[in-house]
Amino acid sequence: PCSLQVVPMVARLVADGPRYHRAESSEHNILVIGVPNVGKSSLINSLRRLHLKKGKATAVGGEPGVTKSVLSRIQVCEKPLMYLVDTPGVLPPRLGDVEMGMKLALCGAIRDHLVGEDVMADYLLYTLNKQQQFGYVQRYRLGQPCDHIEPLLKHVALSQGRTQKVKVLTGTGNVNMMMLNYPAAAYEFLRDFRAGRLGRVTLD
Ligand SMILES: Nc1nc2c(ncn2[C@@H]2O[C@H](COP(=O)(O)OP(=O)(O)OP(=O)(O)O)[C@@H](O)[C@H]2O)c(=O)[nH]1
Ligand SMILES: [Mg+2]
Repeated sequence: PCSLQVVPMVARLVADGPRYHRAESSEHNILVIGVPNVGKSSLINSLRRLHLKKGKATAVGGEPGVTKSVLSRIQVCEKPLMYLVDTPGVLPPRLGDVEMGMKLALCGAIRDHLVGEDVMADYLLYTLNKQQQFGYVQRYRLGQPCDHIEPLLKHVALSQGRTQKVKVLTGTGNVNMMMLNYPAAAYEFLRDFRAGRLGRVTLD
């Protein structure tokens, strides 16, 4: 539901459910839980802005682990009196399968370096090709779709300036060489995907 409907819907769910020992208390205290980086903190801020016209109360960011502990409750509504508690994103200790893990990683639910940007880039290219999403061909000036990550990253590095000069020591004197920064290119590829610059892609 859009954020306008969230508070009334939650209020109704709470009213319809058993209240047990909280029967006499009219305020709503609700824990917001979910996988990392899905927008839990953003939702709390936007509900607060919508209903109370108040500013940001919890930090938001485009990487997992922005919220680091269960925070104190944040008021988001006056009528009904509603408080939300922000929590750090959590994942099950064991993911069902590698592919699910890759999808979560591409969505930014797992820190990139824990999975490896190179492996993620490879899986992303596989997914884009499988779905015939060829936005990357044009963006990186490839000419045609490609099935291998290495030549793709080469084009990314060249077209996005992910290169570095290195001094190579040879027997007859030092020469400067241009090296392609493959890790930076892989990261750039992931960033472009996440920003929607490779097209609108649904992983599942
Ligand atoms: N496109 C889009 N991006 C959103 C939306 N909501 C949040 N974001 C972005 O998603 C990223 C993560 O948002 P957060 O609110 O920090 O996510 P979180 O679930 O609190 O993350 P953790 O605290 O790390 O578990 C930020 O870059 C937000 O700007 C949305 O509705 N649409
Ligand atoms: Mg958060």
